[in-house]
Amino acid sequence: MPNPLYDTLFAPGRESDRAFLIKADGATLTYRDFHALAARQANVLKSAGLVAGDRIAVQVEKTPEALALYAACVMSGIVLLPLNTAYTLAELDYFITDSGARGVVCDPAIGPQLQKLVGAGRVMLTLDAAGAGSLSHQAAQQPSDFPIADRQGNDLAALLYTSGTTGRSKGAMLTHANLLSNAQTLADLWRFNSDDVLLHALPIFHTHGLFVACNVTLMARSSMIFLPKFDLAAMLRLMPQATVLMGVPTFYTRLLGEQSFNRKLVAHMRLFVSGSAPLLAETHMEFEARTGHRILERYGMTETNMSTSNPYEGERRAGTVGFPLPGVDLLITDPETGVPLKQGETGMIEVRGPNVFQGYWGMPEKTKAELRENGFFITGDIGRIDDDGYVHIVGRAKDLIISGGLNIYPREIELLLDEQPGVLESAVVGVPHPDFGEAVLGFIVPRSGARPDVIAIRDVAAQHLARFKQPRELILLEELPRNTMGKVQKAALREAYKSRFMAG
Ligand code: MCA
Ligand code: AMP
Repeated sequence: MPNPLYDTLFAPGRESDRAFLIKADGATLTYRDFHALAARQANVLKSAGLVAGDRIAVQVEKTPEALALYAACVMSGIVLLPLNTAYTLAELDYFITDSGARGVVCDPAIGPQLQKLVGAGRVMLTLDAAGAGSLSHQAAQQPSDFPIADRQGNDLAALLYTSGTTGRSKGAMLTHANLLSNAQTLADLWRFNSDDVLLHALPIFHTHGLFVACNVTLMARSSMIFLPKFDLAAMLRLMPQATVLMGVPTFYTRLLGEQSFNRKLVAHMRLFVSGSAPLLAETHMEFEARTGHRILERYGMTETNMSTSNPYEGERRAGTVGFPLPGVDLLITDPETGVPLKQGETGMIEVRGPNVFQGYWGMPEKTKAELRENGFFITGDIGRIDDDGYVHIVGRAKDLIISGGLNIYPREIELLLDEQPGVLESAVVGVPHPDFGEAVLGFIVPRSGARPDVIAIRDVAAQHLARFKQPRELILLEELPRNTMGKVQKAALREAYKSRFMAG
């Protein structure tokens, strides 16, 4: 019985004693151990009554057990819905309700509160930062083999929520075929092999850390040094044992901030990959001067997985995201009419290929608006293709802030600010930040005669929004800058406050 992701990524390692995960303390989990762990978890999910096609919402710290849950879902046909550990209970409530998740796995610390919030009728399991909890407890009593669910390429494997310009997050439906095609293409393009050791410091609740990093590793039967999170000291210590790093630009600027990060330390490294946010050309050049390595920048989205990459061999061009991946069509179109533009012209980036998702969960209208009938997905990113075929991302048509590789849609924050006492209206923008690339700034216009309590508003934001979405600063303004049509000029706000967090 077929199961595309299982057959390609997990089955081949079933009997292998090669190292798959190496923890910071050196403890190793072989491919065989990992397979057995996942099979035990799959038995827990099955015994709890979850069946293929059910969604399971997972908000847990990064551990081998948490990654095994991905494999367990693949084995049992359950659709994985991974969630940022920074999300508040209010945010979790939305994702669980919207997806109709029948199962929830969370940290034991929030289990009782979450149970109250989401009500009875859902399977609740826990998993903590040490890999303990009811999931592991029950898994220890289960057999290490599992009848693999029958799945086709177009069956869903994961539901990943991405925020939306209207303030409502949308669940991107990703199939086995979507994930597998990208894993195969990238492992091949980036020359992954069984001698590779990936230094894994990204979170595993997003495409970058979960699918790009882990699937490519599984595809090539490589190993991963699996850190719970980005930890500069641990990374400097472990870098000599690794061959590949994948990171967001903040990883690279933080590494460059360390004098001990030098050629000697990276002598063993084969490849540095960057993505999720724009890598400044100056970071690219400083990195090369310091280490002798040219970072390989690639471009992707939750909805499309990876779409372009700089070449492994050949010029990795700073400030570009390289070429469309094999099998991926990329067009630059007129943002108003959708008509394809000539090479060199700037417009909307549209992408089509086996990597592109199936649509937004329960949102046919939104799907129709962004995914054309001919299969092209309208990314909302503005770009151009230069004479040599390199894709440049020059801006975003969508009102989006990317902070430390995490996406923040201003509308979600503005809706909350607008509801607060004394607030007439608000605007949220991203301004340059030395560590996170962009930081969130909020502007509030008081109602006539009112004096909004900024501290109270910050508290409300803290209750409702994950920390990374909360404005770093809230600024009171008499009015927002507007154009003659009455539209708020966010560009003017960004320009006026562009030095807020930058030194000098
Ligand atoms: C943490 N904080 C942040 C962020 N991360 N604030 C804004 N933006 C962030 N990204 C908050 C913390 O809560 C803390 O709040 C304060 O900032 C300082 O935390 P710090 O210790 O510096 O943070 P950290 O734990 O070191 O994390 C920074 C990080 C991390 C390493 C950049 O955010 C990270 O791993 N980002 C990668 C995200 C990612 O995987 N993106 C891929 C998604 P307080 O003020 O209370 O102290 S995009 C994707 O998957 C697409 C498909 C793609 O193309 O890849
Ligand atoms: P997400 O919705 O979290 O998957 O984030 C996808 C968005 O991140 C894209 O639409 C781009 O705006 C941005 N992005 C990803 N990779 C890059 C990159 N290499 N350069 C610039 N922006 C990027």
